[in-house]
Amino acid sequence: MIEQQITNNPTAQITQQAPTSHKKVLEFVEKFTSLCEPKAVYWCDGSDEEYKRICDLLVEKGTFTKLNPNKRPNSYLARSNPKDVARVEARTFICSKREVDAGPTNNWIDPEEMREKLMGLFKGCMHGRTLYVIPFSMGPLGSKLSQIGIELTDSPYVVANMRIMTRMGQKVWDVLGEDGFFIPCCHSVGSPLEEGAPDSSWPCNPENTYIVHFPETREIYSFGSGYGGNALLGKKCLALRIASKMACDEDWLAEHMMISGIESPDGKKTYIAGAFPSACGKTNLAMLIPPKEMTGWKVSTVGDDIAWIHKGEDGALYAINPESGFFGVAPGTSAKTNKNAMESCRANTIFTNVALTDDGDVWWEGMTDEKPAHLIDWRGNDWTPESPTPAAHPNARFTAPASQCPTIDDRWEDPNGVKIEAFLFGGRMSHNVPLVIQSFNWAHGVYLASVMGSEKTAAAEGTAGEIRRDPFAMLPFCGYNMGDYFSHWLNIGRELSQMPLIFRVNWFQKDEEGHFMWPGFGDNMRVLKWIVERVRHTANAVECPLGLMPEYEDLDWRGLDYPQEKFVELMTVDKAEGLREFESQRLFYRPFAEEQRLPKEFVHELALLELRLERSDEVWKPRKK
Ligand code: SAT
Ligand code: MN
Repeated sequence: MIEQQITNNPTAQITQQAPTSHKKVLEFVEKFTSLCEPKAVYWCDGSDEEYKRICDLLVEKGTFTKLNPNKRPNSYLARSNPKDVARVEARTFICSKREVDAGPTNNWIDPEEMREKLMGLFKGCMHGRTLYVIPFSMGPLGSKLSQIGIELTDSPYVVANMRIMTRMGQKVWDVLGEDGFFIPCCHSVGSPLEEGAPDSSWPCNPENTYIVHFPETREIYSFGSGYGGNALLGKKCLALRIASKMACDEDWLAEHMMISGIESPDGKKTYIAGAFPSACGKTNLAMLIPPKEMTGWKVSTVGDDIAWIHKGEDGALYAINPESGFFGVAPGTSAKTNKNAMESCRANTIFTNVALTDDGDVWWEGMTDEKPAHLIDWRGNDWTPESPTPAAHPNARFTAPASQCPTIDDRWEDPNGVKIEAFLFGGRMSHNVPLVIQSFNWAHGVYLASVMGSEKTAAAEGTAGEIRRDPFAMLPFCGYNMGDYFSHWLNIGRELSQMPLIFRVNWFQKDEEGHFMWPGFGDNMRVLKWIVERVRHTANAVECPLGLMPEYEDLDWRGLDYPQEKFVELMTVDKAEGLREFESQRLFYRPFAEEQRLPKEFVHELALLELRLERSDEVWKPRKK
């Protein structure tokens, strides 16, 4: 047992057991050991053997339930505290020196004030617990596009998840050397365990949660939550919030994007990257299975959530997936909606907050048409189909190795990345946003991405139909002023000699009865094919007031009986609605304009949009042949 191997002198363990002589690392670990006062320090080596011991420890603590090895080999179920089930945006802070550098879309607190607050919170917060030192690489080990982080945590659940989500362990020390750069990440569940007191199977401190970023000094502190992006600090905290700021300073891009390869029947492959807010099917798109009638077309998966994108010497953009696992939403995932995701979590997976079947496997809403007669729900209670509450929490997750995805791209770990030739931006809009439009040019594309958003659902966030703007799907993840982020995207475009094309897509339009008009899922391949053909200059497009779009004949309809009238409806642009949307975009830009951070290009794009709409028909439709 890991906890028994450790002696009772944490400070001595730091130097005696340290697998590195990197001075800053040792100082960092020493500083937090004396602040947090853990009973022991453990340096993770990332081995299989260590993973097994950590999982055994979690089973012993009651955090993990081992699943039936015949059904789900080497897999575990964790149930969290019901108060600790998702990221908490209201408790997420960007502590730049100046408030204006966090911008109007982030929570800001003065860094000095926050440091004092954190010192108070972390003081003695690991009593009775082990401090684990997790060295991890975001991106392939040793790639010049990768970054190294070191997470200190008192949660063995975090250690087990980081082992899947990142390249973790001994090899990171070799890459880091004596003085390599790393991003310090401090995490505590914020629940000290005093002598003799009973532990909880999911310790946390929901009343006192802080997810804190110091973008200028590249530091991350997280207190009080053990769940997902709050605790696995390599993901949203490092790979997006801190990395977005680094990318702005160093001339690259850190984006909330899936990456996939689209192969045509002639064997040619085109890589695309796509940003979608949550609940828009980003993972499904990354793992899409084309309709069988579209013979020879294939999709391969590079990443499902994050893309780090750099300029190559050839003036094109190259992307890596900094992660090595999927932290996917379980509910709604099935052999029908995403067979590849189901295959990815067939073994070696950690499930969190899903339901347990009587034969020791997992279940969640949407996994099968028929509900099992009896389950243990995510709270640990008996459940039957008559139960009024869901069996799995809506934000239940699987943590699965990306290498287990049947469609994983053969270059997914290429240290130089894959060349991105198109960007997709999508939201969830029931009306007035066409199935697909291509931007006129780079600046117009950046503008389209800046105003993207999803409709609010009545239950969750207030007035149904209202748009929650989520620029680039980065609203909760941009570690600096969003206005500066827009300018950064515009600047990157100026320096490229091979420009990716930019598209806005919307799979979610509804008819008068509220039914989805577009089948989505695998049929999105029809749109992807047109996009790839636009990249290769082999497909036609027509101009509408919003951008360029395909006509009916430009999409491949093999295997789908989709009437032309319905397609025309999907692509219609209503002038009055367009002008209303234009006004709403102007309002959305106002806070950036007030801070003098709204790019001049956007003022120009809005003016052009207004002009195009004013000169357009009342109802613009692609021509019907
Ligand atoms: O919990 S995560 O931040 O990793 C996933 C999400 O909420 O987007
Ligand atoms: Mn995400």
